[in-house]
Amino acid sequence: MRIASLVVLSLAVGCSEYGVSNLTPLEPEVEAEVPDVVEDEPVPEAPTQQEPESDPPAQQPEPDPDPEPESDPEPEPLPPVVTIAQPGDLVFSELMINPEVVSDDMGEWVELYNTASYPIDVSGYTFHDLDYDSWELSGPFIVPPGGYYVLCAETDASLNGGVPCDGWFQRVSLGGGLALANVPDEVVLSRPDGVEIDRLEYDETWFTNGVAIGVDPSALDEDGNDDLDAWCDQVSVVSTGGEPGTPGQANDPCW
Ligand SMILES: [Ca+2]
Ligand SMILES: [Ca+2]
Ligand SMILES: [Ca+2]
Ligand SMILES: [Ca+2]
Repeated sequence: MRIASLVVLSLAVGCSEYGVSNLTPLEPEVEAEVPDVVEDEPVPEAPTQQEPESDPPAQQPEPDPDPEPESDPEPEPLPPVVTIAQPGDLVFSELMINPEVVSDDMGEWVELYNTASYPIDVSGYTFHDLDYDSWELSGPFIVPPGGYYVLCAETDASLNGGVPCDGWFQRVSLGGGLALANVPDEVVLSRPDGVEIDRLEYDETWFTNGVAIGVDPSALDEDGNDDLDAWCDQVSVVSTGGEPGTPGQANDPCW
C-alpha cells in the first residue's frame, strides 16, 4: 500500500509540474488575439457610412430652384381685358357704306381696329351718329390688341354678300338702331359714360358704290382717320360676294 501510494504521489506531482506549465500559457494567448481583431473592425466601418449621407442633401437643393422659376413666368403674361377704353384705343378703320350685291339694310358693315396693347371689351358701349342713330353693343364683344372687329347689319354671310362678321347692329334709320347714310353722316363709338372713343364724319365724296373704303394702315389713329386723304377704295376681295373690301384684315395701303 505504501509503495503504491508513493507511486501515485510521484505521478501526481510529475503530472502537475508538466500539466500546469503546459496548459496555463496556451489559454490566454488564444483569448487575447480574438477580441483584438473584432474590436478594430467595426470602428472603421461607421465613418464610411456617414460620409455618403452628407453628400446627397447638398446636391438636391441645387437642381430644384432652376426648373421651377423657368416654368412659372411663361404662362403669366396674359394681358387683362380692359372695359374702360381710352379715346383712340379703338378706331374706325373701314366702312361699307353703299353695298350693291345686296341692299343697304343687309350689306352695310363697319370695321374697328384696336390700337392698344390690351384686349378691350366694349359690351355696353354705344355705336351712334350725331343725331338720331344709336345702338348699344351687347356682349361678348372683345377686340384683341392689334385686332379687327367687324360689325354688320346682317351677320349671316349667305345674306350679307359673303362678309365675315364678328358682331351685329340693328340697321334702322331715324332712331332705334343705326344706318350708314349714303349722304353726309357720322359714326361714333362712345363709352357707357359718354366718353367718345372715336368719331368719323364722312360724305358721299368719300366712297365708291359697291366698294369698301379703308384708312391707310399708317393713319390708324383717332385723328389720322379724320382726313379724307387717308382713305381709299379697297382692292382686295375677302367676301364671297365679290365686292372689294378687307373686313377683319389689314387694309390695303392708300399710298
Ligand atoms: Ca347715320
Ligand atoms: Ca348706306
Ligand atoms: Ca376719328
Ligand atoms: Ca380691313
